[in-house]
Amino acid sequence: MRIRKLKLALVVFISLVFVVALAYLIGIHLDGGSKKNAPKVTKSENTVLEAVILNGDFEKGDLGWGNPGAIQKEDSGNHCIINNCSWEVRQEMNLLPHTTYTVSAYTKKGTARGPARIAFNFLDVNGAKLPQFYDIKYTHVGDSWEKIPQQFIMVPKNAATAWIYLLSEDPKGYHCFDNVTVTRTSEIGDRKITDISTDQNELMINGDFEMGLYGWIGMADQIKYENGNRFIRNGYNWEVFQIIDVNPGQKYLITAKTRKGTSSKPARIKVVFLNQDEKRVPEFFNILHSFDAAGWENVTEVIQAPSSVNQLRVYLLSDDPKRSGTYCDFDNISLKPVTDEGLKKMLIKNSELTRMVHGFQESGQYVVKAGDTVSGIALQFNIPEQELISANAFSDPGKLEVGQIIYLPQGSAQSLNQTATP
Ligand SMILES: [Ca+2]
Ligand SMILES: [Ca+2]
Repeated sequence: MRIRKLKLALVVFISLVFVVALAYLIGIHLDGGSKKNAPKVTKSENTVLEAVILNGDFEKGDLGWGNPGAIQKEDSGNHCIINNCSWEVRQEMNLLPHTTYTVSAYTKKGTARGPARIAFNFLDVNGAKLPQFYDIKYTHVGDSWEKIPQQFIMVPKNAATAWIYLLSEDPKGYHCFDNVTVTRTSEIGDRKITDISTDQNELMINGDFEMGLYGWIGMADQIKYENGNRFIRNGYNWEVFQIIDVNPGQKYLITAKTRKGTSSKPARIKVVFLNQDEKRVPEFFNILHSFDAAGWENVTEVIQAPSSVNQLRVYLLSDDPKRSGTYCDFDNISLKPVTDEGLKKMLIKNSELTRMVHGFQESGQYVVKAGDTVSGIALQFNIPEQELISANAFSDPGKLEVGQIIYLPQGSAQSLNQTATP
């Protein structure tokens, strides 16, 4: 009797499984027509610890994002979000200070020109914006959903809140976003997070680019991979840089490797300094390296932080403003504090410090005055507004600050002379 009941139960169970499987297959078959689904997020191996983004797939309306107008429903029934250059599509996240997070997202090319952007801003306990930020840019390959290569962000030590923004650079067009995830990282590539800081003196984070753009502001597709080595490739723009805390008056040794690319002009490592209010000071270093041959070549330079600064930015670029599209490569960037005795031992002469340049107005730059706007400056120098935005790493083009340096793209040098500082 008992056996018969068991047999019956088994038959019912198998039938149920069969029906469910059939329904599933039919479901897949019916779904085959709607090919514009954003791909499902797959939990990536052991790098994921905990998710912090709320409703990153937008299936729960504006929950977490507070921007109902931007939610779109595709023919397939999938929800995603679209945005132009507005900073309104954002979410406040609970991130731990001094902790690394993995960012991943899908994007689909919309009507906007330029790349899709995922930006991060951090605020301290008083709500003041911290200088550190991330601006992950991705240039679409085609017209369907594409996965932005996984990126890593490090939350600053004194960050109390963090915001994520999804946007494009174009005020007139939009790009689409879906399946945005931000998760705590335990490993970056082959490296455990705890293994990263081996040299206590090294201030540059991920100077060998083996962890992609981690620590850097730049474009995801500027990281190149060749014979097991990662490095960065850049042309003439101010998009690749790292922000580093420094001590006023301290000397630092910069070393780097650079390689001639398609540009006939030197490689350029530019160091600018910022004071406590995040304002640039007049002093900066322009390290130019002219290439001897086609292989990797060494750059060594000593810089000194002016008094009154506590932060510097290191920009990597090809010094060829006239020919856009040309590039050179950088790898193994290092920045360490040095003493005069240390320099003597290394046989690096102090005279190299004479490269320090004074004065705000370098060719191709403009200092923001009260009342200036991006479009106004674009008009004044006869530069397309989009080009001006692209040439500058604005954290928010809508908010210019007096004293802020604007980089003017090529062809605008003549008008500069008329606006020299008094
Ligand atoms: Ca979705
Ligand atoms: Ca490398």
